[in-house]
Amino acid sequence: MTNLKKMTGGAAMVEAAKANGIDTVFGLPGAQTYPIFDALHGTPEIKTVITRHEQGAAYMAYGYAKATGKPGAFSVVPGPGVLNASAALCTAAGGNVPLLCMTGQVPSQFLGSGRGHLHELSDQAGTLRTIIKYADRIDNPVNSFKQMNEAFRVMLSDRPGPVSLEMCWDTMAQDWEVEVETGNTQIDLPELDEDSLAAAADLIATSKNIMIMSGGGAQHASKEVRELVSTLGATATSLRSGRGVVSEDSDWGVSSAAAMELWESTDLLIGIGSRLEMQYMRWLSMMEYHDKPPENGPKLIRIDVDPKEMIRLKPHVGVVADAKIGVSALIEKVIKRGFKMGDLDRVKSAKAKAHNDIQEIQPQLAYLDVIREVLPRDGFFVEELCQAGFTSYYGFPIYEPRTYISSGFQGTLGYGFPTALGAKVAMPDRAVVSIIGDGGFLFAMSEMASAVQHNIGLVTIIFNNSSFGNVRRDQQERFNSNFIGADLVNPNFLKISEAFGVDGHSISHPTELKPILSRALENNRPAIIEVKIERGTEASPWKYIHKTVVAPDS
Ligand SMILES: Cc1ncc(C[n+]2csc(CCOP(=O)(O)OP(=O)(O)O)c2C)c(N)n1
Repeated sequence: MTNLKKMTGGAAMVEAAKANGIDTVFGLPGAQTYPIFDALHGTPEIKTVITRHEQGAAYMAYGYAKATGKPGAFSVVPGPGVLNASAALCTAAGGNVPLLCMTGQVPSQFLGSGRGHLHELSDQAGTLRTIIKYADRIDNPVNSFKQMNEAFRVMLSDRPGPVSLEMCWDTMAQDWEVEVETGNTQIDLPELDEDSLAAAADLIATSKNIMIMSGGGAQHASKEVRELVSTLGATATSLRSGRGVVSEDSDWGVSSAAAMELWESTDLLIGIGSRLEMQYMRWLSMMEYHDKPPENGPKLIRIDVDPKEMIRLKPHVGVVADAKIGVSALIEKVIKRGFKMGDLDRVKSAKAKAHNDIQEIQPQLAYLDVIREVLPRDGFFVEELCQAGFTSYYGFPIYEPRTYISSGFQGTLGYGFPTALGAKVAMPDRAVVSIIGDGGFLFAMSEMASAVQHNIGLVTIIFNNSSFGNVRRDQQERFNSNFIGADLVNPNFLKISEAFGVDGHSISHPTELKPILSRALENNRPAIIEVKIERGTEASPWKYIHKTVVAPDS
């Protein structure tokens, strides 16, 4: 028997999202979406966090999803609201992050008319489909649960990603007899292919120095990857999205800088849920497309849920599988087949050398060392496109899954502060530190108001070098110091903190950071720590990310 319940279209969207486990919605209301917010008002099980700009809502949902591994949700008005959120959507799409966007539309009679109704886009869902995994409109709210469940199935199946559901203004406001259902339970994953697993085990059996590269697609498989690593004695590394899958203070876990040391003597690379950008774009060439199995380097095994990945970068052996399932099965196979244990001394000396070498990246490393000392092992660290952020790729050890949050390959300047706010909303009892440049911070600075309004105890460290420092150094090195659009005149960050009601601090030496950061984390209130740095004085972090000194800007 169907369970019918009378409610508005907006309430149907909220109820169906709740049935799918959504417990927090970030958003900014407007005329078309009033019924969604009215429903949220009457739904205490869902926490509603209001932001000052749609980018803030979408980034916070992104941070929520990155920190928890669960879908993040946000609601914004259509048209400009959705487009304001689009940088977060493309960042989430790039990083396979499950996000739900709930939005509105023009009144149904106006659909496709081009009349110019409030917030009209000629084809909003079509526009979104070029960016995200799935976008649809609920025309008959009676079916809201069915359509929401389908959106969640698509969002979480295979390679996860963002989805959007919209509803017309009039439809969302009217009452309907809605068919209430339980949330989606179906997640589609590829079937394991025994032959490819056997071929992978064969390759492993004949290899000695194995490197395992984890990407974002391995975050939920940390237990299995750690087991594979310690079974084989394989070096385990990652660049950004896969950090923490294997702890960098475990025997075989190494930073990407130490992995670079080990690369030449590696005879087999196993990529798990990773595009392998580090090895084949950054370490070889950012400009060259590698679509054949690599000829001169190590042999390549890829374990990836997306069969298209096996075409984009062809491995010697491709295992199309979810990381958890694929790695578990591989462990069984290699134990039966036999393997050569890796050499721990080789890994230890690469770690020591890399640690020693990177000390030259100052002052960033000195600040990062203090943050690592103060931040608990399970605390979250949200990087940014700034000198300290790039240095953190290899100069800030990560120990636990999901605790290093990045914007992945999109390199989305300005995402960091609002993303970190979302992570803190999701994990209020764990420490969250956002590091960001002065340039990046001003992208979403208005969300300081949201931090205060919702008492989000995030600590943000702004590295103020009075410039888009990375651009500035590129212009210095590659364009004969023809500086344009690089130097910045900044507001006074202490006064801004005070004006917003945020605890503000300003320091200019790493030794000043420890007591201030410790206290700020203890207070669990919104806090800003400005780090003053003289323009143009930071060491370039790039040579430990690329194998060359000069590098693209992200
Ligand atoms: C959305 C977006 N716009 C522009 C860029 C290009 N970009 C990369 S780093 C950077 C400068 C960052 O300046 P800041 O945040 O102050 O950090 P700094 O490099 O000075 O440490 C710019 C403009 C980008 N990556 N993303």
